[in-house]
Amino acid sequence: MKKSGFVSFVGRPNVGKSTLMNRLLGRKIAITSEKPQTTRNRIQTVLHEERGQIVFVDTPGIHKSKNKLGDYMVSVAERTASDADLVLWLVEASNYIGAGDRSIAETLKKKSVPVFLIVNKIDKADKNQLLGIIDKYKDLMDFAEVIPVSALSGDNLSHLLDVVFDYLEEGPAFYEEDMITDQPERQIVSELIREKALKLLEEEVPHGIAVSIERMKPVRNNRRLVEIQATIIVERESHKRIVIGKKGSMLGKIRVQSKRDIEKFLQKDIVLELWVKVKKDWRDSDFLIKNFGFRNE
Ligand SMILES: Nc1nc2c(ncn2[C@@H]2O[C@H](COP(=O)(O)OP(=O)(O)OP(=O)(O)O)[C@@H](O)[C@H]2O)c(=O)[nH]1
Ligand SMILES: [Mg+2]
Repeated sequence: MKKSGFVSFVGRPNVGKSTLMNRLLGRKIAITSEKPQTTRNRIQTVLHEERGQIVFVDTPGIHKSKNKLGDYMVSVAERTASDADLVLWLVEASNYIGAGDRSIAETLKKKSVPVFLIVNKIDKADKNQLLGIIDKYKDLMDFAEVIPVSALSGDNLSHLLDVVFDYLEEGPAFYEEDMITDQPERQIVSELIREKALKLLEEEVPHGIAVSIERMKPVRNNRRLVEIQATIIVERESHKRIVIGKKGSMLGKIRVQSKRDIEKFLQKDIVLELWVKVKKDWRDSDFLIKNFGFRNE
């Protein structure tokens, strides 16, 4: 009998949850960026192995939210954390334990699910400080395991996976072999565009961005070519000017880099058309948040 189970990633923004999930899966499904609050929704991916099947669940970083979208993100993360068979709580090897960490510990302590403390980014950590930092986290709650890793360099990841499988119980596979994620193709395409906006834009602009795919269709007499029309939604006129850039230079960059990634993901050539639209303060509008696919179930 093979093993199976749900394993969720939780932690503060920017600690590397999505990077780690992609790396363990061996595919890029969740977008990542240097800026905090990149992931906005729960993202499931499925790892199929000889020894069994793991359903990974990536969640938005837990933070002090400043708008309704933020409230939504935090509630998704908190609810998801507790539904799993095993929780990987990611932290960075830094000394600073904040309110975010305390609230994560409070949420997890209420559940009976085993929690691993995953200390990520050890490639850039001071090895002498590592044990002290781990002790501080251990003061917050009891961990089933403590495992230092680097999602970026891959350090200690096969060990992590071995220990995860040790904890999972025997059980049936939840999904067919060809199921890799619950994210629709369109959603991943829109996220890949948002990722480029996050990477290329500064300050508060990228956080107020949403991307909607208006059209995504194979070209009639060329099945290898897909036409995509997408709209980048921003919160202000001034942000629209920044996203477009001088003579369209910024939008051009976003388009070229998005096209490259989308083609790699779809394994097809694409024609990508990008538009920019203002929807004032959409992150505080229940209606618009729902409209952009965030549903509080
Ligand atoms: N040096 C180093 N950087 C890492 C490592 N893992 C992730 N990063 C970087 O950390 C940044 C944040 O990574 P993400 O995977 O987007 O972090 P996240 O926890 O999903 O963030 P949110 O979705 O905002 O909650 C990116 O720039 C990653 O390249 C690591 O092991 N070492
Ligand atoms: Mg993320």
